[in-house]
Amino acid sequence: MKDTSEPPERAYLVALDQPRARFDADDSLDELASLVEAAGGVVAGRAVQQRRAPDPNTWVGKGKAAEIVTECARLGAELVVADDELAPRQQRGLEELTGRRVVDRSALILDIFARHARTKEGRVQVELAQLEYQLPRLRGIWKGLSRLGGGIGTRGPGESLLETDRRVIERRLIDLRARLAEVQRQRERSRLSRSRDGLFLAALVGYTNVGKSTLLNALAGATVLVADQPFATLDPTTRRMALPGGGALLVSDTVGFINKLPPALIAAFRATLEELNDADLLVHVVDVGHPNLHERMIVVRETLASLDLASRESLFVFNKADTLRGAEGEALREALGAEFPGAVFVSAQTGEGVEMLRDRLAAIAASRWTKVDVTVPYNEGGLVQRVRERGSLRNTEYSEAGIRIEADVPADLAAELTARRTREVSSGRR
Ligand SMILES: Nc1nc2c(ncn2[C@@H]2O[C@H](COP(=O)(O)OP(=O)(O)O)[C@@H](O)[C@H]2O)c(=O)[nH]1
Ligand SMILES: [Mg+2]
Repeated sequence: MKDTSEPPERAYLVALDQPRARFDADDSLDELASLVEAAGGVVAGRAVQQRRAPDPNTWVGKGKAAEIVTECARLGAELVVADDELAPRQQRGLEELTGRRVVDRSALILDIFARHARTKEGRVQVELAQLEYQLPRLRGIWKGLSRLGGGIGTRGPGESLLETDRRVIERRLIDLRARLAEVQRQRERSRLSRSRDGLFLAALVGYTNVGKSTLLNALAGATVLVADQPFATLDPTTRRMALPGGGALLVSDTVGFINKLPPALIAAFRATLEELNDADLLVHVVDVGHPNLHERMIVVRETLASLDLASRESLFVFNKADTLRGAEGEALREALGAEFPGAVFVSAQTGEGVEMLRDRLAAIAASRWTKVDVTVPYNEGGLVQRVRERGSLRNTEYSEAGIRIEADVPADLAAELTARRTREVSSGRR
């Protein structure tokens, strides 16, 4: 969409209501409306067409297209937004029928990503996704023109211009892929140095706008951008969360998921999302107040599965518990508690339950740690500090034999502690 300095574009939203659709068409249009607003547009009106399948050439039927034209004229809408990713020829067909620019859900999501990309890696990924999305559409126009024009005079310049565009895009794609690979190599290095730290990593995942960034801020005192709009945060952020008994774990926040996430985007963001591969635990954050919470949970589960993360250990966190009010809210809380045993209810905004979530994360991390009870020489006193930083120190005892450390620590630190202990004394005690 256009720049915010220009008057906002007025959009007319259209969804198909197809059998076996995951979301109710109206709910999906609500979501599309929030996407249009996040892209700086204004919703002028909306329509749903019930269809068994989309028209291969025009997506909606001819009758519906005529109705869209009338409504757009009445409401002053210059733009039609389709709630699905359209095939290039469907987009072209619908543009011809309505005489208006047609934008599909994927282009809209890509547009929002483009607005929010901040880091070098984010920008490269978004541009890559946009070009991947545009390339077949460009080719589509080109084929269309040569079919329509076909003759002398029309084919030459049009074709060569588009051919040049296509070649420019292809060259740019190669360049972007190379740059992305370089940025990712750099990140791989910092990732390795972090994993050397051996800290437990919990990754917040979930649908967009459920409060992941707010929760990271609440858990780790971070200052990640929070906004009531989809895809405010794109770049992965990892923060250290101090634990009550000493020690710390890492919590990370990254891009959220949404229904019908464009395939080009998933492909381009695969590397960012692969950060999730490093996670010891996926914290699936759910907006408990959302009417489609179950459908959204399925979208998240399927997206995780497409990233080969379906079997990763996860913890359900029902956020925005402050919105659960009255008997109805209580009933929902109970039903969800029964459906997802072990789930934690929190409000990242009011802080309700955040302490409990922190304890739960600490307990899960500690269950992965190794129990140690070793006595180390006094000149290895720095180890106590390392245990405090990275694990959970249960007890220390200072005697002439050395410093006795009872703690739960990550495996590598356990190995180090065992290697440095004063063997004679510790074995003598047993
Ligand atoms: N009522 C309520 N709103 C919340 C809560 N947590 C986050 N929000 C709001 O939900 C919106 C999205 O939050 P954000 O953290 O950006 O979500 P993200 O897209 O998942 O990172 C913002 O307007 C937040 O203020 C909560 O516990 N209760
Ligand atoms: Mg966020």
